[in-house]
Amino acid sequence: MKDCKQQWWKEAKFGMFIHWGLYALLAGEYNGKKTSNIAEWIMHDLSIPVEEYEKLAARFNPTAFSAQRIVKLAKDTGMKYIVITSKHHDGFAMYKSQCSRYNIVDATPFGRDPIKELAEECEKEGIKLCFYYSQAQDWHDPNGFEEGTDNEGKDFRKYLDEKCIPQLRELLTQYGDIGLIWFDTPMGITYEQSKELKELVHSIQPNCIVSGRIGNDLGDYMSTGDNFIPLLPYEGDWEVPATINNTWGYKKTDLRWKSADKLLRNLVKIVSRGGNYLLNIGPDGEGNVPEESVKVLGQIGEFMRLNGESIYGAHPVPFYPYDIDWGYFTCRKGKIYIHVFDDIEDVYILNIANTPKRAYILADHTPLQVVTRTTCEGDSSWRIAWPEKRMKQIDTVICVEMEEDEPIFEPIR
Ligand code: H79
Repeated sequence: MKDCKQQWWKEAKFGMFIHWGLYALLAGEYNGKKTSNIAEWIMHDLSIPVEEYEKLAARFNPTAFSAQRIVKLAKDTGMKYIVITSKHHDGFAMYKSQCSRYNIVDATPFGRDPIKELAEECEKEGIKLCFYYSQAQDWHDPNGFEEGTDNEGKDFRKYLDEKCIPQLRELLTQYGDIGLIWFDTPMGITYEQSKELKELVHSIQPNCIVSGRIGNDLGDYMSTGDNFIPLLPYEGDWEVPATINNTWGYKKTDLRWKSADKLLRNLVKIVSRGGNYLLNIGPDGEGNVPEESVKVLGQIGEFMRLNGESIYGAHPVPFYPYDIDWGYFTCRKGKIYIHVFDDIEDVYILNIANTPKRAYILADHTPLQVVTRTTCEGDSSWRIAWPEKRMKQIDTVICVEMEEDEPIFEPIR
């Protein structure tokens, strides 16, 4: 499918998820009690009553928030789209909503609309702005669903008509072109309701795509489970939503930060299997992005600046090379990119039958020799030796330009 509306998304490969809401103020702790789960679930997990949780709004004044800094961070990391929580399960709108005063402009001393600020900045910087919207769960609205509770007797239709649909309309009319709506946890939403939401989105912005979690298999692409990377390439379009530590919303005690090495492996692994990587940051209650996130994203950005060609618009190779454990492959017409993560002596690939024209290290264009040979067992092979001096990189990408359009892997005999 070449010309479809999500071509930009297929080529983008890498996006920034932002989980930000009132829960950031609590940072995983309420009245001396710590949540052991993901921070944005604290209202549910610690059973904070609606009237208590609501009071957080009066204290929410994240003056350190800077759309400019966040968009720059995404851009410098090589991310092409941003998905921000416009309303998470707690029901609080992080933008100026006319249909519920429970929103950041009307209910907080902050009084600014961060979504508007982001929209302006994204437009300026060429980043696609997208919205997360919790369509089924809303723990603030008496008729919204809540996981793990008895939702019997709720008038979900009323919630859809009075909050969900009007808010989606606002989001799709107040902030310019929106790349996609990231729906989540469909729960008991019916096929007709999912379809209705999808049609609503497309009726206002025909080019806006909807995530797999709209429910009932109606997404324009598939979202994998949180942090789940499929072992093999999947057919069709898919995306892995992922955390840098182990929470989405800001949590003071979660210090289990993944390394740049790990995150980059995940990105390359995902792209080598045909997916997108949507990597999350959770700004704190003042609007600051945790230092540790900024640091690892900076390292990924360095890689992307020199090696972006091997990621954006790149495809999996037609035959998934199961036997290679030191790295991954991506490709595009006439080029194969060999991503070498481990410290191996030289690069040896069996059962590859292409005719190399030239090869080089993508980051600095150091030329490399590819020795093609038929082994004594009769298999085709490539051997590429490293140059004497080599730039230190987490992932050294070798680009091999070939006679053929696609890499040809011969079946193992
Ligand atoms: O927005 C992020 C999460 O808040 C949301 N999806 C990502 C993108 C999400 N919703 N649900 N889940 C993730 C998984 C839910 C797990 C649960 Fe639980 C198990 C809900 C109740 C039991 C984890 C543990 C949350 C509360 C306790």
